[in-house]
Amino acid sequence: MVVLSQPILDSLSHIKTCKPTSNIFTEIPVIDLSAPTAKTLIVEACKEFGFFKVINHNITMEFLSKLETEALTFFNSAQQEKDKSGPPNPFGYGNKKIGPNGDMGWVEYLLFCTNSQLINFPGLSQTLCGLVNEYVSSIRKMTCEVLEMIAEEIQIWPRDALSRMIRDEKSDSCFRLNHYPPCPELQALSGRNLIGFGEHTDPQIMSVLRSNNTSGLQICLKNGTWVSVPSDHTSFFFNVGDSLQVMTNGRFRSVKHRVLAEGLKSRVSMIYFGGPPLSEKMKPYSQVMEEGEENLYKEFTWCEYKKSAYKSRLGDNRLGLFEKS
Ligand code: GA4
Repeated sequence: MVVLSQPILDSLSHIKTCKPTSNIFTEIPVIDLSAPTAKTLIVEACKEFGFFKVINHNITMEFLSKLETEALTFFNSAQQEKDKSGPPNPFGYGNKKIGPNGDMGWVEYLLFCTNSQLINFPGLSQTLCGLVNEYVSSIRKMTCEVLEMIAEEIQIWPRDALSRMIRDEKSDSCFRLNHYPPCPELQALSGRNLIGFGEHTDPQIMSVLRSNNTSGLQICLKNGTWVSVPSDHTSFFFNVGDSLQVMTNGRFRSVKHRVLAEGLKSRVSMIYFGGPPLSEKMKPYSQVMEEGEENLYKEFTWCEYKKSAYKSRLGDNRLGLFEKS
C-alpha cells in the first residue's frame, strides 16, 4: 500500500483531481505549413476545434531541446533559488498558485512579458533569458505567418490585419514556461490525476504550445467531450483565443483546454500568447460579417478585456460579460 506523507498530503489538498480519460483526440488537424492547402485547413480547424497542430515549421529540434534543458535546469534548482524570481505579479516565478484569484494547480512556471525586449527577473540565468528571447521571436514570426494565411482565407484585408497586432511593439503578448512535476503517490493511491492547469480559454488572439513528449493536454470538443491530445515534441499546437473568436464574430472557436499532471513523467511546456496592443478595439472585422449579421459582442478594447480577465477565476466564461444580451 502507498502511504502518503503529511507534507505531500498538505501540498495536494488544494488541488483538484480528475479521472484519466480514454478519449484520444485522433482527428486532430495536422497542418503542413509548406503545403498549398494549409490556409484552408487552418481555417476549417479554427472553426471546428479552435485547435490544430503545425508541422514543417523550420524551428530546429536542437534549439527546442536547448531551451527545454535550460528550463529544466531552472525548475530542478533549489526552491529558495527559484523563489528569487517570484512571486508573479503577474510576471515571474509561480508555484501552484495561478493568477490572482485563488486558482491552484500542480504546476510551477515562469511567466514573461514579451512586449518589446524580454524583461529578465532576478535569479534567472542569462542563458535561459537569451534562449527565451530567441524562441519568442521565432514563434512570433511563425504565428504571424499563420495569421496572414487566416486573413487571406477569410478575406480580411490588408493581409496583415491580424498579424500586425502581434508584430506591433506595443503588442501585449506573453510567454510561459510550465513544469508539471509527476505525482506517482497520488496516482498509485487513487488512479486519478492531479489537475496541472485547470480548464480555461486563453484571452489573447492565438496561443502556440510546444511540450516535451509527455501527455497531459486535453481540449474540449463542441459536444462537451474532453479529449487527450497525443504529445508530439517536434510539432507546435495552436489554439484560438477569445480575441480571435470576437474578431470573427464567433466563427472561430476559443477552445477550452486543461492539463492533467502525469503520474510518472514530468511535463515541460512552453506557450506563447499572441495578444493585441492594449488600445486595440476588439470587434468583428466587417469583411467577415454577412449582410444584416449582428455583432454578438459589445465593443471593448483589449485593455478592458484584460482587466476584466484578471478579476475572473480561471474557469470562468470571460467573454460572457461582453456578449450582447
Ligand atoms: C490564461 C492564459 C495565460 O496562461 C495567462 C493566464 C493568466 C495568469 O496566469 O496570470 C490568468 C488566465 C490566463 C486567465 C484569467 C486570469 C489571468 C490567470 C487567471 C486566473 C497568462 C493569461 O493571459 O490569461
